[in-house]
Amino acid sequence: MTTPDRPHLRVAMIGHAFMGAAHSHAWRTAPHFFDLPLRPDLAVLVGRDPARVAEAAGKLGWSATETDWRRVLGREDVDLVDVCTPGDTHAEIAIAALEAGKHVLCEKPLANSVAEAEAMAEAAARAARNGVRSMVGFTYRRVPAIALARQLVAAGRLGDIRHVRAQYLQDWIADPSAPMSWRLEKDKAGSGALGDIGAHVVDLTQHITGQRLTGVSALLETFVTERPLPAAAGSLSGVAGEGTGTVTVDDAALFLGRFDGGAVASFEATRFALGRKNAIRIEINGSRGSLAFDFEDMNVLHFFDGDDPDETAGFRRIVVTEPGHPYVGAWWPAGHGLGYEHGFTHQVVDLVTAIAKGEDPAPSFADGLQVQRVLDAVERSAADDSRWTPIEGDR
Ligand code: SOE
Repeated sequence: MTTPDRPHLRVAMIGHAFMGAAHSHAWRTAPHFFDLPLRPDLAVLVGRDPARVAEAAGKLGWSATETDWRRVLGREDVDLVDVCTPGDTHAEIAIAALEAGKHVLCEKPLANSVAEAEAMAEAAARAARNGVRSMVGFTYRRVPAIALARQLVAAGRLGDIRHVRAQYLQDWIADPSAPMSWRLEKDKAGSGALGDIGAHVVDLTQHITGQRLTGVSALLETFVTERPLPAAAGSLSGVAGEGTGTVTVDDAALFLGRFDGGAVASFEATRFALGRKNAIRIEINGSRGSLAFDFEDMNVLHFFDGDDPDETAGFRRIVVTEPGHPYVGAWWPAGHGLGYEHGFTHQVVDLVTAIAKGEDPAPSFADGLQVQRVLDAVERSAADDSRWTPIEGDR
């Protein structure tokens, strides 16, 4: 359903690579499946190279282009800025956009350092006092099976949470000849597997359990330290050319943690798990039941109900495609399944709804800051022989 009579929300998006494509799809699709209170306009796409941004705008459905994000902030006909650039630019763009009175959606991890994330959270709090909203893009929260997991925990179906076991496994750089990219440069990405994918499981486990990590003990490892530079000019990393470049981030991050509700946890984030493409695996064990999820089978949630009689108890495979499941009623008949892109569409739905209602959406920049503090504690622990390291800052 499109809603032409509704007020418009005019979006400018900065960046048009992988995340830009996923966000564009979501902005385009959300009003056609959900009854949104505001109608998103894909108004301006921003990229540094005029030819590349024009091509991307045509492909992704944007009405106009711009090559300098600062010019967009001065425009009256832009209501929201969607930040899909590498992490080193998040703080500058997001803070300037909030100060210009634009709502902001910012990709994860929120920033490359705790100091940047603190400045962003402060800017978000100031802007919120003037009705300007902000959200960080931990999109997997909006996978229906994850949203159902949170509902089950919140309803007490797991009882007291004892164990959290979380992995985010990919293999796209397991081959040492895979080229350099901005994701492998500390200056651009902040950290490696830790911030890129570990941040997701930190957010997800805290979101599902409703608890916060209080401390960690960690190991970081870089298996391949030199990689060929990408041949193609115009690489986002700015390192295109002959020869090799140095990897300055972790390839794998492992850590133990404690949650403030008493649960103990183990985390693993790696891009070297050959054969695992995007395996976000979360298992939670409570005093009354257990949950297990794997993104590679993302429409399914496994639930063990400890109240069942022993004779018939067992993990129940819930196909999370019923109309009564979170977000699913807007889509297809039961059993027809959703994909990676739907999490982004649900993110747009929740953000637009919060803006229209005058509410602060979640996850907030303050939530993004708290995840950043966990990432920082992991790095400090790993640099200090895995010393137990408390997470700093307020709840
Ligand atoms: C690359 O590792 C990446 O695209 C992450 O940056 C995303 O956050 C994740 O959703 C998929 O993998």
